[in-house]
Amino acid sequence: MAELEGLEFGKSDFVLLDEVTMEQFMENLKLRFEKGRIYTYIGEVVVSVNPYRQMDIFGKDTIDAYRGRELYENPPHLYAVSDAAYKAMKRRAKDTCIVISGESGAGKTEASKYIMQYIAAITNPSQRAEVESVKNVLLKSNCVLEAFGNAKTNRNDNSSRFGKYMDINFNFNGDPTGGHINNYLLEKIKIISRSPVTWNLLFSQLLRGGTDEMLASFHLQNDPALYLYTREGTSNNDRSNHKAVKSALEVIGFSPEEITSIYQILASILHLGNLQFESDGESVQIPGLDAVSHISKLTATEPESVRKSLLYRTVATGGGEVIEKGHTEKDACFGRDAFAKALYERLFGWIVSRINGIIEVKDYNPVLHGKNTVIGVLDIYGFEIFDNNSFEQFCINYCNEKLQQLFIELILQQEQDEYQREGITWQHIDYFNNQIIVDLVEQPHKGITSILDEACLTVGKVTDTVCLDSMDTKLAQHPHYTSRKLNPSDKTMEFQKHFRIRHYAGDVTYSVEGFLDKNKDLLFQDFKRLMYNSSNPVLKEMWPDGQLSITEVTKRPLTAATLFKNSIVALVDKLACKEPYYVRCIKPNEVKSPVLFDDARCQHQVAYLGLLENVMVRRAGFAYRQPYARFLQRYKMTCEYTWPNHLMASDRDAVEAIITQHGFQDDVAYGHTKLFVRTPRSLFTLEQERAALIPILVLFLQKIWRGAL
Ligand code: AD9
Ligand code: MG
Repeated sequence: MAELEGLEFGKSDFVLLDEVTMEQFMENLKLRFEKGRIYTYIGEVVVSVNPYRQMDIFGKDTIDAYRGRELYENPPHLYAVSDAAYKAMKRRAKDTCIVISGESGAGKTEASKYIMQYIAAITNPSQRAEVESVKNVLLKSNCVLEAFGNAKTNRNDNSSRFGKYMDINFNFNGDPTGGHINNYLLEKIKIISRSPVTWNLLFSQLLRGGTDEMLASFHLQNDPALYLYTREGTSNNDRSNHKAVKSALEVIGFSPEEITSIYQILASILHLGNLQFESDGESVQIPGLDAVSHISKLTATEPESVRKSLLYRTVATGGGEVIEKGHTEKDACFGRDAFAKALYERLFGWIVSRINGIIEVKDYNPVLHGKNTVIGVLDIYGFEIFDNNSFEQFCINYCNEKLQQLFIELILQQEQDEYQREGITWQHIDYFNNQIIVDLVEQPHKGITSILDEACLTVGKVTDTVCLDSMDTKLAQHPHYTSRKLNPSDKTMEFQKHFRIRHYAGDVTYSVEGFLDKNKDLLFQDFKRLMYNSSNPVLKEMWPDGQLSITEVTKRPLTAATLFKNSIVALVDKLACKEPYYVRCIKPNEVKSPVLFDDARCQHQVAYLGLLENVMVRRAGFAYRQPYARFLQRYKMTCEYTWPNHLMASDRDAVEAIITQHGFQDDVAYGHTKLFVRTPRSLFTLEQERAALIPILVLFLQKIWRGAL
């Protein structure tokens, strides 16, 4: 491999380590971080360490240096894998995906943005207006989605609270023609509870950045201290960020009415946050009706309908009778909070689907335009451990288990399976397979999700603690599950409350409190109907299920955990059928320092990400493989025995002739159907030779055509 950086920067590919040990791996990683080399390869996998400072390696010059080049021609960079994914897509018409993983704050979202910018920069050289517009929308959508879906946590100031998978579609020219965004579990709970996540700054941006006229029409004042949801989370950039989001919405193509509706919904959520109830022991009331009147105006609904849906609930009795039941104060608070969260969630979902409507590929005719290929970019919330971990962390960490499982399957398992299938001599490399933890969560009947669902669907008073008991009974023997009851000596857990999962990335203690409510994700039908009856068409569109009457509503809706599980399973299926490229992000320290390399924390991440095993498989293995016929087709011109045709017994023999003529015998192995090449250098040499020969051949052929020869 070309050493392009000088030895003082360490090894640019971990495969080149003298010995594959944790010590050497860490030494190299640390040296490179300290020398400002944040990227290092393991073959085609990029290991990235968050620099926590602006680096001068993302400019136009760098983009130009990587454009169209092979991985090993330049120092490691995100741009090189982006280019590799792009080339595979363009040259071989392969759907590819770039999967970015790592824990919270490791740099995934930043990486995904650089990847998108790179792809945007290298495509559409002829500057066709319609392609430029698609690229613009794709880039701007990031700004909007981040504004709505990110929040400050104590692990990351700009933490993604939703997962984003973006497919970019390309035409036969390799130019983007559209895209599609899938979003996963917006952590809506965080608008109403501050810790450990401070909700995003969108609300304070509205208060600080909205015009006086806008705020007056929303009955809001420009003081975040006045509102429950903005009391703690503000930023100095609120004003400029508000402008940026508004202008991004305009560029994407949201109409002025839609943009106003978006802000009206945010304003109603702020009013809902401040809405209080009082009870005289008999009935519950809303003191003063200002908030109700503001919400009704902002949502284009009747004030009396707003008041009723906050105070009453329509229920169907066993006999089919429909009655209105007054809320207790507790139920009313629960309903209000659930409504605020649901408004936010539906708004986010609607924005995503609206963007999708704008960027979806229209009028693509595969017969006329060739195969429509795709590059997918996955940026999802990273594995996280807080002091208090709840249902959201459980879902997020399960998702990370699934992605780790996919990595294991694609990078560690399939690779080794192929060597075996092809009859290549191979010393098996062991790795920790986290399938056992995936099963702990998702297995039918016995898995935690099933136990939760069962508890949610049981009629009667099933509490979180009863559910924990049931988990303890069913999972007592599971090596990755424990709880205080199963392990009484562990005083770090509370008897009634906690269970612990030994995740691939570390132990996480979850508090079961609130699990059932969050899993049921109950929103009274009255609120849905209220919104469906809004005379604002945007709101109405967000609540189609509001048209159902209480007797039509399904009694057993899918739970939040099951919906999430299904969406992640679908995501993994989507990724598995594409050619994957990996970016493995590492967080160098817990204090966001650009100079501190916390050895223990980094080593822990290297270990659980399976990077050492990745190096071993890669090193003992082969960087490239090609079926004999394909290899021969491409390189036969570089060997006198194979050009223009060979007379040997098989393609394999002909390939061997090429390899021998170039002296690469020690760098290859011959499988049953494919040639395996250990280092990229051999292929690089062949490529160069081929490139030099092509003009000569073209001249030669032209002469033949002209009859000169
Ligand atoms: V989470 O799972 O969404 O909580 P991420 O996405 O892994 O997390 P993010 O990309 O948001 O982390 O990075 C965290 C912070 O690190 C950023 O806000 C930047 O301040 C910093 N960072 C990350 N990557 C870079 C980079 N390439 N250059 C400069 C960076 N700063
Ligand atoms: Mg992120």
